[in-house]
Order: sequence, then C-alpha cells, then structure tokens
Amino acid sequence: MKIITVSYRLPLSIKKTKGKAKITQSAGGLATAILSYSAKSNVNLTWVGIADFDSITWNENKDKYDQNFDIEPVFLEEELNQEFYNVFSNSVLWALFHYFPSFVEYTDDGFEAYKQANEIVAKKVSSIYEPGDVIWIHDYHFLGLPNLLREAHPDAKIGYFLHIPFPNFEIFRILPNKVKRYILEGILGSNVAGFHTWDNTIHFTECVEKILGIPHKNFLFSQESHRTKAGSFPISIDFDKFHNAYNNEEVINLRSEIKKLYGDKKIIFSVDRLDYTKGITNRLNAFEKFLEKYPEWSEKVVFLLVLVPSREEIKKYDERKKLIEHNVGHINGNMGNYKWTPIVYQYQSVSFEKLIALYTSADVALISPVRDGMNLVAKEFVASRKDLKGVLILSSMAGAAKDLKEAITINPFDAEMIAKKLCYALTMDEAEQALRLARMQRYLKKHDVFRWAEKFLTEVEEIHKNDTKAVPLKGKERDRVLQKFNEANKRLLLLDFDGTLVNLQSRPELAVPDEELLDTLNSLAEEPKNEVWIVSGRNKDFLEKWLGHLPIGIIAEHGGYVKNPEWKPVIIGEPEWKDQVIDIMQDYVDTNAESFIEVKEFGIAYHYRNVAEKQGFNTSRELLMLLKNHMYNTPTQIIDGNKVIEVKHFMAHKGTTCKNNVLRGEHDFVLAFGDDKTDEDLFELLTSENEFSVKVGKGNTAAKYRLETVEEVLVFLSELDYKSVLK
Ligand code: GDG
Repeated sequence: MKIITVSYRLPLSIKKTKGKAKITQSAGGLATAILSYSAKSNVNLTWVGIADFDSITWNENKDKYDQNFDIEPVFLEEELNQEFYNVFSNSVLWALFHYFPSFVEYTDDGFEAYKQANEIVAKKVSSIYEPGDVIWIHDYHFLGLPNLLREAHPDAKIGYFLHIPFPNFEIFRILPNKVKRYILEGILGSNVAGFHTWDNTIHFTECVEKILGIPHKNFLFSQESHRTKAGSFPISIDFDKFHNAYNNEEVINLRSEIKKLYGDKKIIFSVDRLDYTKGITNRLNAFEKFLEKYPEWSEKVVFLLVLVPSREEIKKYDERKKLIEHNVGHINGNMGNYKWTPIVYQYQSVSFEKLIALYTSADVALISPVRDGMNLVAKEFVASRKDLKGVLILSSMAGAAKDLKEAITINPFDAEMIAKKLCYALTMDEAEQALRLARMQRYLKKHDVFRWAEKFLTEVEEIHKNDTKAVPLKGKERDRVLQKFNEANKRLLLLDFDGTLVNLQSRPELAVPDEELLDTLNSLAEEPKNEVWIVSGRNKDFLEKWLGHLPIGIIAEHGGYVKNPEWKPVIIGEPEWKDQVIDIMQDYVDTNAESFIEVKEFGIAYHYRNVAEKQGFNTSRELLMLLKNHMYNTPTQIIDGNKVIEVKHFMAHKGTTCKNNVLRGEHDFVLAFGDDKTDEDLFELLTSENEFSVKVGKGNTAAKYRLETVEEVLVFLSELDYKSVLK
C-alpha cells in the first residue's frame, strides 16, 4: 500500500543552464506533512505532478535527488500546458473562485485542454495505482481527476483537497453548465472532499444540491458507487520549524541587521506572491490613508513590502505589478522625503532565514488579501514570534481569520478602518501583544500541518471503510436470506409501499395495490410465524382504505401514525407550521403547471413528477432552499425525495417509530424493503446478523441488498409466501 499524492507542482524542480542541471527540492509544508504521515503509517509515498523539465533531463537526473519518496513526473506538451495551466486553471478557475468574475477569460479550448490534462494525469496515476493505495489529489488544477479515477477504480480510496476558496452558488453559476457539472461531478468522485473552512464546504454542498440535485445528509453525498463526505480541514504549518527558527544563528544575525538598519522606526511587514487576490493595492491605499490621517507617524514607520514573482506570463498579473509599482512610487514620492522612504519594496523572493528574520523584526504584519483560501503567511508570522512580540493584522476574507481569532481583523476594502487599526496595532502594549500571540500559538502548536494531513487521510480511510455496498439479492445471497427465513420462528417483514410494492404513478391516488399483491400480503400475514408491517409515507386514510382489511400492522405518514390494531398518532396535536408550508408551496404550484400539494396530518408534500424535467428540477431546488430557511428552528424535517419535496414533523420517522413499536427484539429474522430516503432511517437500524434490508432501485444506501424493480420485490415476496406455506 502507498499514498499517491497528486499536485500541479512537484516538490522537485530541475533547471538546465548551459547544459548543467540544477535540482531544487522543496520540502514545503505539504510535502513534509504527507511524508511524516507516510513514515508513521509505514507506507511509501509517490508524488505525481507536472514536470517543469523534459523527459531526457529526468532520465539523466532521476537518481540524483534525495529519494525519501518516489516521483512520477507527467510531461505535458507546452501548448497543452499553457491552455491547461495559464488559461483555464489560472485565468478562469483561480479568478472566479476568488470572486473576480470580471477577470475570467473563458475559452472552450482552455476547458478542453483542462479535461485533457486531467485525463493524462489520470492515466499516469492509474499506471502506478494498486488496490489499497490512497490517492490524495490537491487543488483546482485537478477538479476532474477524482471522478476519472473513480471510474477507473471504483473501489479506490480517493481524497480531494481544494487549497483555494470554493465560491458561493451565485458566483459558481457563472461558469458554462458543462463546466459546472464537470467540476462538481469531478470532486464527487472522491471519498472525502476537503476545504479550508465550513463556509467553503457549504458553498460546495449548495452547488451540488442546486446543480446536480444530489442532497446530502450531514455533508455525506450518497452516489451509485460510493459516498463523498465534504468537510472543513483548515491547513496549517510546521509550527515547530517556524517557532524554533527564531534562535537560528543566521536568523539572529539578519534580525539584528534589520533592526540596526531601521533604528527606532516601527516596521510594518508583508510578504505575498504578487497576485491580485492578495489585496496589495488595497494595502497600499490603506497605508497612504494611514500616513495622511496620522501624520505624527511620518518618519517613524517603514513598510517592508516583499512581493514574490508569480504567473508573470498572465496579463492580469503584469498589469497588477505595474499598478503596484506605480502606487509605491506615488506614495514614496508624495509622503516620503530625502531622509525617509515610507515603503521599501522588493520584487524577489527571500530565503527561509531572511523570511524569519523579517517576520521576527516586524512590529506589525499587515496581511490583507481580498480573498484567500487560508493564508499561511499569517500562521507563519504568529508561529515564528517566540519572543511573543508583534501584532498580526489580518483580513477577514482569509480562511486563516477563522483560526487566528486574536488577530486584529480588517475589511481589506475599508482603507479608513485599516488605517485606524494600524494605529492601534503600532501602539499596542507588550502585554496585550504577548497575550494575543500566546493564545494563537497554543492553537497552532496543536493544529499543525501534521495533524491536518493525519486528520484528512484518516477521514479518507474511515469513509471508505464505512461505505456500504448493497449487493444484489441474487444467487447465493438470495439463498442465504431464504434459508435464514426458513430457519426462523418469529419473522418480521417491514415493507414500504410506494416504489416498493407498487410503482410510482403520476398522482399518489393512482398507485393502488392489485389483487395479487393483496393476496400475497394476506397469505404471508396469516402464517403464524410471520408478522407483516407496511411502513409508508402515505396518509392513514389511504392505507386503511386499501390495506386496512389485512391482518397486518401499518405505519403511516413516515412514522406519524401506527395501526396495531387501532390507529394511534405518534405525535400529539396539530403541527403549527403546516399553513405556512402550504402558502410557500402554493406559489410553486401556481407557476408550475401539473405540480400539486399533498396535505397529510404531519406533513405536506410538493409533487413535481408531472412538470417538465428541467423546469421541475430547477424550481424544486429553489423551493428546497426556501423551505430550509423558513423551517429553520421548527420541529420539522425536509425530504428531497424522488420528484417530491416533503416537509414533515421530525418525529414522523420510520426508524424511530419502528424501533418504539415494532422492533421489540423478539424476532429472529427481520427483513425490510424500501426505495426512498426515509427508508434509510430504518435500514440504518438493521445491522445485526439476522436483520436484512433491501433497497429497491438505484442510489447509495445503508441497505445490505438491492433489487432493481417493484416486480422483483413482488417475486421475492411470493417466494417467501411459498416457503411459508410449505412449512
Ligand atoms: C495557496 C492558497 C493557502 C512566500 N514568499 C516567500 C515564501 N513564501 C511562502 C510563505 C508561505 C507560502 O509561500 C505562501 O502561502 P499562502 O498560503 O500565503 O498563499 P498561496 O501561495 O496563494 O497558497 C492559500 C495555500 O495554498 C495552502 O493551502 O493558504 O490560501 O492561495 O508558506 O512562507 N517563502 C520564502 N521566501 C519567500 O520569498 N522562503
């Protein structure tokens, strides 16, 4: 078994100058964390990514790097890589997911290249994949990959983590429909889909519900071949590495050099890749505002602005660079003088030691992205302050703001506010600085990148392990259930009605049992060893009319009513929310011809089976969201069923009602059939050896077995009946 990590960049770069190869290995946080996990779990690590070198260079150098893991480079043709990386990944996905829709430069060619690159990488992963391996896919370059790998290896353990924000529905919907589906279906190929924050996770689940129509239960999406758990896994840093670097000799020397250079001046510091999402122009505007508003700080402060070259081939980045440099010049020219340069700007990366020296020399770290998945710089600054000095000013638009609660938070668009908070930070007393940093350090020490990787990969294993696989009720399995039935003396049969015993019809009142079904039920129920129950979502009057004469127990309204032998409600009193639900649904009935409302005692259902496919689906998504908001904090449950949306009393629950009224522990054989989401509540209870459950139709399920059609259920029941008669 091994871990296969997939990311756009490999943790290894080979640059050839004058025929000589220079190998750079970057042991970034991600690589270190996954390596540490693989060492702990005693499994190998293979890293798949796009090579920034050609195959000849690779063959000449592949034995020359420090091989504590394997590297499998993917070689993409330059033109394909340009369309895949610069165009679709960075000029569509990066821009849109960071809420810059006007920066999006979508082309069909870009999307085709993206799909092609994902397919090439899928082939590479498949060529090294062995059953039992865990595949961990990273970031927005490979949104289609989980699904491609799921198709190739249905039983694979696949984790997907998105390092950038997942936007809300209104932003996401801007993408062409085919792209939206590709992305969502792509991510849903994984067992675990991880995001930095719950906000991002919820944006994703809402998009899946609204666009694909797949509902989730506790962030778990059930699909044909597997289930996907969406969740928040905030990435972190190697805390000890940053914390302990404070006392590194080179860092100490560099720090004293910086301190000497700026003397009494307070230092404001920031470091970012030069990217429009990092809010650098906003930061400069705010700094200018600060100098204007608080002239007493003139000559007493210096802003060290380190920008690291990034994506220079893309026009928007080049434009941003020019704008930043213009603004720096403007501020220095207007506010500075021959003795004082307010902004010291560098467009080059710095070494790790220099970075730590800068972090630990700063009085204030000013981090102001307009949108950021996490922002590791903020965490690194906090971790490196072993001296418990310095203040972190952090944009509330960064995922890191959710973790670093003692930072001074800012709205990056509010220059006035930033100016004020800069003033506050620069004058904060040391006790408060220490208190804030100590609290954040305690959090980061516990929640470091190693814990992050371990939590994510453990979740992948767990979700994969618990993925239920309903097997067809055929052949040996069928014989096994029949044999258990034969051997049992006190059998319980729990049968859902619609979609299980009768096929769904255009209107519920048309789905009625025929003579043959009534005979089978009657005959089964008359056998003394059998106890037969109908467990349905239908109202009690319908069930009484059609089945009331049979010697069976009946549960109606999803568990709201029980007949044994008299009808009794499980819930006392009339629900108060019904009129409100009817009002909301009525608007949808009025605008969607052929849809209708079914009123029950403990629930209201909106049926859209007869509405044109697309229209029915789209309006049902809207109604669903509306009901969720209206019904918040009421004792209800909303079911997104098969062409029906139902609001029901939360105590009208098939699982609970069966548990309290039927599953008394005295049966030595229990068999439940159902086709709907509400039946899953019952299936989840039937876990012991003599308890069996059968899902009718497609879709992921907690049931142990599966039958495809109502007709197959009826054949099976006749067989049980025949066996009962024989005994
Ligand atoms: C993406 C998401 C998410 C930067 N300059 C230098 C340097 N760095 C290092 C920092 C930090 C990293 O680069 C930057 O990480 P960020 O998290 O701030 O930003 P992105 O590159 O945009 O990363 C982001 C991240 O993925 C992880 O999931 O947090 O939201 O956009 O580690 O220290 N390091 C050195 N010299 C530099 O000049 N040595």
